Amino acid sequence: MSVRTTITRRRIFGAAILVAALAAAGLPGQASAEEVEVRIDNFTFAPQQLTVQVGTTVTWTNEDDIPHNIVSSARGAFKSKVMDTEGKYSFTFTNPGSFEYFCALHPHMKGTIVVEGTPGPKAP
Ligand SMILES: [Cu+2]
Repeated sequence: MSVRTTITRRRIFGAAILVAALAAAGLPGQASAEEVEVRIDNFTFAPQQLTVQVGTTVTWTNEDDIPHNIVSSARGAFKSKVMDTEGKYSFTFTNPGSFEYFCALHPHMKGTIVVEGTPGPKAP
């Protein structure tokens, strides 16, 4: 009885170590993925500030019941149409820098995309 209990405990302990190792290996690093999402919810961009690598495509999704859009504070860098609920807008950041943006319908809604890295080869 007591021997069996000990064996069971060892098995559980071993499984716990395995799970921990898998979790550590699977941890994502900085947002280096090619595609990142920003949600618009309750008049807020989430995350409000996002750091990505050059070449990353950011997709905004409007989860509000109210229309919003995305306008770069730096003129002409990027601008979306007005998005209804569940509307999406994507922009690929090909240059490093700090890109502030806002919603033209509600200018108090602001966000920033920080793009790190060196510019990739220019497309033909
Ligand atoms: Cu808005």
